[in-house]
Amino acid sequence: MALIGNREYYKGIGDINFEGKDSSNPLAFKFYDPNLVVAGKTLREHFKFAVAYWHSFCGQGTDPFGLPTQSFLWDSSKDPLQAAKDKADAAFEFITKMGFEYFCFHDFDLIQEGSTMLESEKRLLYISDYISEKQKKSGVKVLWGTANCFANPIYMNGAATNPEFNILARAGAQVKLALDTTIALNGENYVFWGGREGYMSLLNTDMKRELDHLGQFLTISRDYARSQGFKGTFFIEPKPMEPTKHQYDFDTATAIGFLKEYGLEKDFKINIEVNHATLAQHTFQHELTVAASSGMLGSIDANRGDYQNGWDTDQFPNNLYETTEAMLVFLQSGGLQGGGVNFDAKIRRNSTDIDDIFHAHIGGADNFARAIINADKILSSSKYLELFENRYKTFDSGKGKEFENGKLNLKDLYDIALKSKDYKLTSGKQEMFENILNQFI
Ligand code: XUL
Ligand code: CO
Repeated sequence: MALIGNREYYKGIGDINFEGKDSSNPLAFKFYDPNLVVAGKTLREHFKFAVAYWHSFCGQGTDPFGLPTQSFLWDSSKDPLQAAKDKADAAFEFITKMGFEYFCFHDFDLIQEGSTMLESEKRLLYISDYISEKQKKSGVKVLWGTANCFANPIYMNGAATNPEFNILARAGAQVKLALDTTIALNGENYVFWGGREGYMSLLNTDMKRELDHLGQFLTISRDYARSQGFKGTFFIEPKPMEPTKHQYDFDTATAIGFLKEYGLEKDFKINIEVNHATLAQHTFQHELTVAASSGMLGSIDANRGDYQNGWDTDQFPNNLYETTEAMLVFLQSGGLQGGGVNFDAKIRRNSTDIDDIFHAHIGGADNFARAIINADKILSSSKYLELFENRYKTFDSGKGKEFENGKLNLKDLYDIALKSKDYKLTSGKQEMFENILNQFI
């Protein structure tokens, strides 16, 4: 580990290495061997693990009932420029000690927002110069950048879907600066999570007009980024609720329908977050499947929810059964298009030791590694695929194939049905499929 800043923030913690499943060292990977080749690629290439700047270096354990529990040494300076540099030093120390290559950020995670847009712009330029230098020395890259158009009270009625034009314009200015920063840091992608894009009550909301505004806003954001040479992919990150009662990007199917309606489907793909999927009453694997079916599986925000409560707990992912099912979709669809696996997750409020954030990321990476190894074995050395495909074999030839090829009309189906006598009840064999999964976990 090259210490890139001036001081060590995570004192006493060295590089996190792969030591194998029998290691008793809690600060080592047991399953995530970045160089292990699975299904033709190394785990490092499959996942492109990223650290979320906001949770790991800004979030301090607050909740709606309590003040911060985690105090960070890098927050001690009163000067916002110095504080931002200290935070960047801590971030790069953490990312490189983890052996990860990527991070994701919101504009004002990197540096405190200024009191005017011009001041914010100056600050962002200042910190992106500093971070850029650190990137050159360390090889750490940006998976995606985004703008925080939801925390400032100015956005209480929405950002791109605000009923007042001047607020929409302000959000536009912020997205422009966030795009400039992402481009300056060679960001590979750009995310739109519509934190305040939704409604609280339809009584005061013109939904059609707001959606048209959002479509137009995304179109001109894309055009601006392309005019500045940005070649990466834009991602929409669906979420059904929280903070608004109803978010416009409710789930993957809704977001894809929206992108197609506004002609954005070529430049945009989907960033799927596990806990957002479950809040929409879907499974993570459902959302991945919907995106992959449209060729729009772009990136993943890895975390998990809580089975008993209904909000976005953003816990680190450790559900091996869920992640293995997800990796079946991931491998069969050829992986992520441009994106990676960003740990959009936070340690618990009462996890207050400096090493807790390491345990959290080690666990998340190990969980994904085990899951992809399992999924690969299921696909390559069990009868899973054969059984799966067998369910559809009546469409592989004969009249079934003709139907798939658009050669049959409804009257043809009627004629075929008249001639059919025996309809046998074919088992879906769900329990057997579940047992195959368990056998490999
Ligand atoms: C909120 C969420 C965001 C986005 C980026 O639930 O997931 O952190 O990932 O704005
Ligand atoms: Co997210």
